Amino acid sequence: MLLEQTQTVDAVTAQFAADVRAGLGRTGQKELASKYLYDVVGSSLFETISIMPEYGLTRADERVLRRHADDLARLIPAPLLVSELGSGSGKKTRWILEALCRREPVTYYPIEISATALAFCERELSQVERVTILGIEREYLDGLAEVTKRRQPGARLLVLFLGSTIGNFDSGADRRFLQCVRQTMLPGDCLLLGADLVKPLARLLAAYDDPAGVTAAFNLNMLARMNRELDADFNLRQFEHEARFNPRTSSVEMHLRSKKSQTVTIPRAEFMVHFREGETIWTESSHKYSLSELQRLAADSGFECQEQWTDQEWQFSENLFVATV
Ligand code: AVI
Repeated sequence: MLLEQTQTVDAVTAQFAADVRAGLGRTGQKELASKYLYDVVGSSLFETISIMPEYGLTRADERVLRRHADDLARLIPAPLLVSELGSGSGKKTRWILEALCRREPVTYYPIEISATALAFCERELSQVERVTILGIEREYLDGLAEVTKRRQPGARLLVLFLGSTIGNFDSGADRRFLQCVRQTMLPGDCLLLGADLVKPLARLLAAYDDPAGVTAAFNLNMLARMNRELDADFNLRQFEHEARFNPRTSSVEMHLRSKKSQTVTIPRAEFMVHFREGETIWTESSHKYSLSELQRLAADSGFECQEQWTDQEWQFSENLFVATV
């Protein structure tokens, strides 16, 4: 069941046009926000990335959740309200909901800006016994504020933020975002945070530049999306995908590199943009954490890091943060 809906299609397109104008009109490094990678085409390409042999992150996330779901249920007392920031396909959440629902019925509030993703998640998770799913079609923090309004006195809130989406925030924005999340919570509430860890360079680069070209297609779809939604005339063959590691920020960056000097018109953004040969648009950063950095992140945003579960095959962590007084 869909509970809340906010922005119209026109408003979303107008915001996209404004962000494209600002990001491509910058002097210096051109950039576009990574959230624009995820239209219907991009989201389905991301689902494919998550099963590519080189991209171990999603499988590791699932493995750790599956292995430790009962431990998590033991650590968090009932009664409980569960919310998830970005439900995705809902696949990973199944293990947690099943473990929690074994002891008592649970209401689950997935928060997503995409109605399609919410519908998908609902289909996937409605088979879990004793779960009630109430989808919220909103930005994360607005959605969370809505969830907390529905909390019964004495109920504890568990917020799930899985899949290392936290790593896609700009440097410093991860901490600021978690501080905002904390402000919607009460002491004793919990946050389960999935975060990818630092690993050897070759492994990282292969994960973000798979030989089958799925990640390249995912990145290039950003240009195709501007063509579809803003009537732009990007020639996708004149750009190429690039993944590089930035050691200063410990992040894999995705860029779109212009193969030649060219000018592109974007009518619905009322904008023309010139690219020098070799110039790039920075489309995403994926930060790779260390376990101690995650403990500091918890402390800096009003939590205590109570538990860290990791995967041995692909360095990945699931972190249980408890809101402090
Ligand atoms: C969604 N997010 C955690 C992915 C990541 O690994 O940073 C997005 C992604 N970009 C390229 N491949 C996957």
